Amino acid sequence: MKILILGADGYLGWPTAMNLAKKKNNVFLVDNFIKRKIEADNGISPLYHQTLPQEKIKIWNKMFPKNKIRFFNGDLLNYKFVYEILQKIKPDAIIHYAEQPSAPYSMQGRSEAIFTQKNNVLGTLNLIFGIKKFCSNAHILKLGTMGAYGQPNIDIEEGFIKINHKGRSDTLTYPKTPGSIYHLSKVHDSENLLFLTKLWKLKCTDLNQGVVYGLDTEESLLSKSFRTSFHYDHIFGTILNRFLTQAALGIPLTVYGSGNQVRSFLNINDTLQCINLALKNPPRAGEFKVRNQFTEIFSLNDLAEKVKNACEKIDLKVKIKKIKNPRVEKIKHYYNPTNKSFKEIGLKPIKLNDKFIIDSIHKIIESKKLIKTNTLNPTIKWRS
Ligand code: USQ
Repeated sequence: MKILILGADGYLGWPTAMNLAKKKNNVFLVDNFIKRKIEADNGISPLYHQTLPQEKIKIWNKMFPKNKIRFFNGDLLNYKFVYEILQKIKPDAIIHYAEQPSAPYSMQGRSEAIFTQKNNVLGTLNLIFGIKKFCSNAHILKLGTMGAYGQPNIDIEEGFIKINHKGRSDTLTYPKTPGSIYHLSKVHDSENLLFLTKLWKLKCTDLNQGVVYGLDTEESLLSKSFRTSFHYDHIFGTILNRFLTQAALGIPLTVYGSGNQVRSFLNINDTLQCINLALKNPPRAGEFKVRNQFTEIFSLNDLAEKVKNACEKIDLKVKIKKIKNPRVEKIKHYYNPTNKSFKEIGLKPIKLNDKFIIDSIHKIIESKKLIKTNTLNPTIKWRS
């Protein structure tokens, strides 16, 4: 397949590119380096130095001359660039990661909130118009988020729910209760995609992904230049990646608030598995298919305990510290989302286990000197 990956310089984009290129797809990448700019502006950086995509590709293309990757530097907010790329490549599938992915960043202030929604919502709109014009048969795989649903007091379905109301019934979009300006941006772009997919008979899969964790994929281990953009800071670092880093440093794991919040999780290698499965099972023209992309569910307290217990096996003493929640979240809630659509098409989950936790911590310890400890403390507050 000819596959276009948007947002290819990020934590998931580059690993996806390598994985799909290795499987003999014709892979084209796009990025505008906005995440690198946000990192520089906020004094944060991923654990490992990130080689530029142009350089990574030179190395990759030498290693795998039959599975070459190409890169284009550009911004989805520039519709002429989007149109040019789509017209030139005419991809069979488009994997869309090119969104500002941090909830804390989006809650920092007015300009960060506006940027997040402008980038995520309008960039996606340019993309949809371009797809309609130049490659209306392409399968769009847009990364959504489990956080779009929030934590309702009923089971979470996949995108839609049958509602009986005053004697009548209909299948409607599942109600959304997102908890940040970032999560709201994902709701808005999903609504735009749903509307235009049906109207113009496009093919779209919305992947509502949980919290991703992990350092490596099979291909990221092939060269130091291919290492993932693993973040541990308070802006881009997701909870388990932060806990692993805190454990490696021997400092307490920061649980925000009561720790009774429950979230869905998956290993970065399962992101790749899900992308492959979704690619192989495209929707029909006019169908907006929603798949909940996660493998396991943990409360934050359970997650912290899991890390602490694994550390005991290697005589690493780790403390758990409940700190005042910088976010506004439900303290105690029901949480029962389904991921049956991925199970039906063959998802084999990688479960979080002690070996993974211990191996990850050992790896982080090797690069301990690179960690900017001053970027761990959460300073962005939802109600500041
Ligand atoms: N949390 C802690 N301690 C920390 C960091 C976070 O207790 O040190 C808590 C947060 O309060 C929250 C939960 O852990 O309750 C998850 O936070 P997170 O920062 O790991 O993830 P989140 O902000 O929800 O966003 C991340 C990704 C986002 C993706 C989302 C999936 O950054 O791109 O969409 O996970 S989901 O959470 O399902 O919405």
